[in-house]
Amino acid sequence: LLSVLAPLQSQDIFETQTVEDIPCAPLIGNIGARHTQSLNGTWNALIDPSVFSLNDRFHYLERNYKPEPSELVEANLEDGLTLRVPGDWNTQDTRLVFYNGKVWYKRDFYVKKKDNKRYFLHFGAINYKAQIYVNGEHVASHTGGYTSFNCEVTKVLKEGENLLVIKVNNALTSDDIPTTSTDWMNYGGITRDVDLVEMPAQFIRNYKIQLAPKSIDRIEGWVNLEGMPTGSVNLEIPELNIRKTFPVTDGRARVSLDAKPELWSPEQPTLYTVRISAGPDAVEDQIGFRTIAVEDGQVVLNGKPVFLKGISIHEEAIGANGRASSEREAAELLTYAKELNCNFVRLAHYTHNEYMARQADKMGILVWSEIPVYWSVNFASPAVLEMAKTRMDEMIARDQNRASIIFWSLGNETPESEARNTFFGNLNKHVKSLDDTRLTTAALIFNEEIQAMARDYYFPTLAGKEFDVWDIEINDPLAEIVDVAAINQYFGWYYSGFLAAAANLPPYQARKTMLENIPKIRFHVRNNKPFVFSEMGAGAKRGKTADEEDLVVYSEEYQAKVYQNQVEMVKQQSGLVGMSPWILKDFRSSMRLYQGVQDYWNLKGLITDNGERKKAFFVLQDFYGSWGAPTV
Ligand code: GCB
Repeated sequence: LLSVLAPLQSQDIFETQTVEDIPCAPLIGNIGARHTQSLNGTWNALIDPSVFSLNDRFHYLERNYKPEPSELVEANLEDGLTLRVPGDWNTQDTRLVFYNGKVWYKRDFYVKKKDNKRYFLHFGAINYKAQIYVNGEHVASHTGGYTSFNCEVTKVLKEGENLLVIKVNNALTSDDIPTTSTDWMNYGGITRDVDLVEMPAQFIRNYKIQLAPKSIDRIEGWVNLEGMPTGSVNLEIPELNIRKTFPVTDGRARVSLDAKPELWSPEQPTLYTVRISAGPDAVEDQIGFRTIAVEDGQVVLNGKPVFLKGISIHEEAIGANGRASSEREAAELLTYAKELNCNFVRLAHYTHNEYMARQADKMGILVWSEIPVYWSVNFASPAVLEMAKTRMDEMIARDQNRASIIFWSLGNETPESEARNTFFGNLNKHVKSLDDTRLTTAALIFNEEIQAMARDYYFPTLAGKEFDVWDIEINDPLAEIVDVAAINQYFGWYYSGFLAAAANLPPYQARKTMLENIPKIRFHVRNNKPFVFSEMGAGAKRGKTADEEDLVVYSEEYQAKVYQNQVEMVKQQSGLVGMSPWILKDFRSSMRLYQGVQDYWNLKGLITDNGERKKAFFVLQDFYGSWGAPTV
């Protein structure tokens, strides 16, 4: 085969080198309020699993290419597979269920080009790596599967029909974020909206308009302009009778004004229409104003302590449709959170689509938003740190005006090391330099502390000793770096399993002892740092029932029992400012291999993929409905 491919390569049909990356343009904020033409729909596609890449300059980059009958053709992008955009490819073709590799996408679109306008292609997200070609020209590259990006196409765009081809590759390496191992499906493809954006020759690129930190009567921020180095920016908030002009220097205006807005909160999610105009451009947003801070070991919203009654959510649509990408799907997921009496959601483990935070703004739900620094990334690599910073830049550039977002999360369950601590120190500093109106957090694991707990309490308990409390000290330096520590804990699921195995205990006895003692567990985080339980839970297959006493794992009764005991612990736990159990909905994971039970699904959901509630759903709902910890 190689002897065949070698001459082909020299004939420019295949190539083994990667094409050079072309940077994207800085993000245009608030894409939903701009002049856009949707390119969503049915696209042509071609699965390209070979290690040899089809040459990027080959004929399929041309429109309506018709080969001569005598011409040897080895690839085309039409007359075969089609894929829905937005959408993951995994749920659209059985050949792609577990696929990690390249897929080409292609579509035509029609443009009525106007003079004095600039044109951009905007992508809500493409997982993982994308090379964008317009009318045969390579216009941009992007890496990272969960954030928005855009590229300018003014010069390559033609009046009339245009051709857009995108090479997408969702193969990950140990130098990526995330790496190859994740407990979720590595859904590939153009997973969010695609739009052609028409902008005036000079325009408002992006802006941030928020309350100044800890101030309820001062609005601050900035407006970035494109093609307008000097001049002025107008800001209007009609409901507050505000109409002010700010001078522009070096393409940027600083905003600062006195105001007394009604504060945004879960109880009263007030949003104001904010209108920004400059030169020929104007943009309107719906913005809420609130403050968030840590004071005396508590999370304080608008000056009052709040207990975060949350749930974790993956970006998966209810109803077996893979990735969620629409406003309706965002609303459906968050409606379940509301039904649980939540005031908080953890959007795990990567940045969710823009509709989620916008919907949370409207519904009054506080949000934890994160980037996929998950498990062991290559912390020692400067390039990986740069990649993490870029992910943060993109997430913050898109969502910095959402009142609902209170946490930027730096990472999840990262094993401790010098390199990792330095990495997070740098990343935290970077986030703080971009945004001082929100808190930082990171979800921790604590293996050594579990071993200590087993030695000091669990095994002695099994041997007949009795304790009033089981104390666990969290020593991870990452807890000191961030504003609010977050703890993932699985007493009711994994720990009794591996401790039992380590001590050669029968599973029933090991599990029963752990489960019964959950209410006695007390966490202590150094320096009175507030913390949340960012994960806790157990798996259950909906419909699998058992006698509660039998501790049958994967039964709904067992999952409910874990939640009951966890809730008892939560009630006694000082320093705890909230929780987001794992997880709202069962989700696909190629790591879950228990056939007949899991079948590639993580079953820790409180609801099934189709939205049916399991018993534990009602345990959490009752707790949140009645828990009297300080709320706003
Ligand atoms: C965790 C991970 C999460 C997994 C979960 C589980 O600690 O953070 O991504 O899905 O546990 O179910 O094991």
